Amino acid sequence: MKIDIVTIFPKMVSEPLRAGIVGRAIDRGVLDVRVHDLREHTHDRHRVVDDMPFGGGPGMVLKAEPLFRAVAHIRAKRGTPSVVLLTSPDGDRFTQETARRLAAVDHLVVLCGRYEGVDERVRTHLATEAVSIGDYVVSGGELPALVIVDAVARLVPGVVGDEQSVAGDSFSRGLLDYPQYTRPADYEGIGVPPVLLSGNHRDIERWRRREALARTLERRPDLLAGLALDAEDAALLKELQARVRPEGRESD
Ligand code: J9Q
Repeated sequence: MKIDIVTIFPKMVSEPLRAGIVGRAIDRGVLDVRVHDLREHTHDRHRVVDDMPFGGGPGMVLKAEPLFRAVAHIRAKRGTPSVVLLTSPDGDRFTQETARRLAAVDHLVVLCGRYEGVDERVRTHLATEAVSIGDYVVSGGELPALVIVDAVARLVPGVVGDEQSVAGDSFSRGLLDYPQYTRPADYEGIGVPPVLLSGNHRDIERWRRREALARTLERRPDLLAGLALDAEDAALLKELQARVRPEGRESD
C-alpha cells in the first residue's frame, strides 16, 4: 500500500513512523510511505504556507496553493491516489470501520490540517473526505495522521506478523478485551483468576468471552447495540444483564 502524508512538520510524522510495527513494515517493503514537507511546494522566498483569513478574525489559515501543488507532485511521482484525506476537527469520525475501508485502497494521501483552519477549497476541491479522530483539540493534523496511518496499516495484510491477533483485536470483535495476566501468578499477594492456570482451554475460552461481554456491558454498552451475537453469547449477555440494576452493577 502507498501512503503519502503532507505536513508542515515532516519530522514530527516521519520519526514516529520509523518505530514499531509500521516502521518494520516500511523496512520490509509491505508499506511504501512518503512524508512531504508542505514548504517544498511553495514558490516564494519565505516559503509561506499560511495567511490571514478573508473577512478578518484571529489565527492563520493554511493556503490552498501549496496543498494543491503537493498533491499534484504526488500524482506525478506516485500516481493518482484513491483517497485524499484531510484531517480536520470537523471531519467525519474516524472509527475501526473507517480504518477497514481505507486499508483496502491502494494509495492513500493524508493532508495534515492546522487547528486554526485550512482554506475551504482544499476540502471542497482536493480532499475526497475529511476525518476527525475525536472531540478534543490538538494543534495540528500530524498526531491525527499518525493515529490514522497506524490503525489503517495494521489492517494491511503482512503488516502485523500474526493475522490471528489482528482478527481478534478488541474493535474487530466488536467487544472490549478480556482481562490479561502474565507471570508471576502471585504478585505481592495479588493473584490471577484460577481458571487461567487450570489448563482447561474450554473453560478459559468461556471465561474470557464472559469477561469481555461483562466489561463491554459495564463500560461501553453502546458497542453492544450494533452487534450480532451468537446464541451462546446472547444467553451469556442476558444472564449478565439480569444481574445489573439500571444504576449499575449488582455489587454497587
Ligand atoms: C487537524 N484538532 O482533531 C481531532 N481529529 C482531528 C483533529 C485535528 C485538529 C487540528 C487540525 C485535525
